[in-house]
Amino acid sequence: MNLDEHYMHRCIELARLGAGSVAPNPMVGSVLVYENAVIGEGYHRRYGQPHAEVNCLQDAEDRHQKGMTKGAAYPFRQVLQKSTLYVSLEPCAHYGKTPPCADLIIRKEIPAVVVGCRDPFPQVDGKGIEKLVAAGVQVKTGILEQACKQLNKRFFTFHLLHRPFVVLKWAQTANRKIAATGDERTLISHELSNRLVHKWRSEEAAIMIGTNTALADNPSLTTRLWPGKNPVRLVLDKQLRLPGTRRLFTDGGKTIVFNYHKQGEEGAVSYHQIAPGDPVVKQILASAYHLGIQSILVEGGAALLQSCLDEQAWDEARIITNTKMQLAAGLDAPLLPVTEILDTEQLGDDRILTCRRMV
Ligand code: AOF
Ligand code: ZN
Repeated sequence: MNLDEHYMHRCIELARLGAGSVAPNPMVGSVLVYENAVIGEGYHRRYGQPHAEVNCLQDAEDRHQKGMTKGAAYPFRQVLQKSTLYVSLEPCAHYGKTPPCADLIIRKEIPAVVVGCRDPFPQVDGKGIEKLVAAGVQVKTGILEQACKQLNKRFFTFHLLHRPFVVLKWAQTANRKIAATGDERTLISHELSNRLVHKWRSEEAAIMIGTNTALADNPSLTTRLWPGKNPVRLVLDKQLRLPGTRRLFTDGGKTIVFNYHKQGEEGAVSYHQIAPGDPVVKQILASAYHLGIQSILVEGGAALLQSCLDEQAWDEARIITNTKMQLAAGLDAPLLPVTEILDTEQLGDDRILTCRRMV
């Protein structure tokens, strides 16, 4: 790892501290380096609040005033004039909830900026870098670019592909069954894995299930086993077979029902009509994009998961396998195509595989 990569790695670490608090904004981290020493650090902490660069420069100024950093003997402005600002995402060029970071960098006379990756947000999209270059700032881009993009995979997918980032999740037995035959709910994964699933739910903007899962399990799809916000619930109920007594409709939380028959709001439940014949998941993703939903966790059942796989409308799959459990008869797990494995983890008897769609 060279020095640029070393500092960018720190930017990514800092950015992650904003996880769960900044969406739908990206997670962004920044460090200020003077004569090979970090003299300031910052990250985007909360949606609507200052960006990483602003917090980093403020931190540098505070530390400078306390005499804590290298260069403290010189005026702060003079130190800035010899510093390099590292940031995991291109500095913004627009007036959003906060003023443009590119303008701030120029005003502070920072001569060099190192950027992890370009910002795909239409109002920025290269304009931040252009602004800096036009003002004579030396800009280096693409340092740890893949890692910086992966950090904000939801934000990038949403703005570049105009659809939410889709995570598939299912639990299966060692012989690849996801449920026993009959209406009974089958518990396959262990308590710890269930808690992990609630963490996963808290990380996505929405969670989606099909009609059969809503009928068989009557789930509430909340994050009650993990601190964090509840995602919006999406249910595919083409023929409106679900009775109004399901928890999804009675607990006051927001639910969107994708169906062939009607459109409109009924209390916390909103109906979105889709066209029979066209690929179902692609239609749902198009609607979700227009609703500003940046990511979806698809929790089943087998039919909906298989539709996502068949339509190639997914990005990541997380499969929990109870390695000690077998079911003689039951519903088969979806068929996963060849994928790129990102991670495997063992939690008790459960093995958790995370993989990515090959594009
Ligand atoms: C940066 N640094 O730390 C972040 C950036 O509404 P606003 O003003 O918060 O702007 C949100 C947009 O700004 C967001 O969509 C993304 O393009 C960029 N986020 N930019 O320079 C940061 N979080
Ligand atoms: Zn900004």
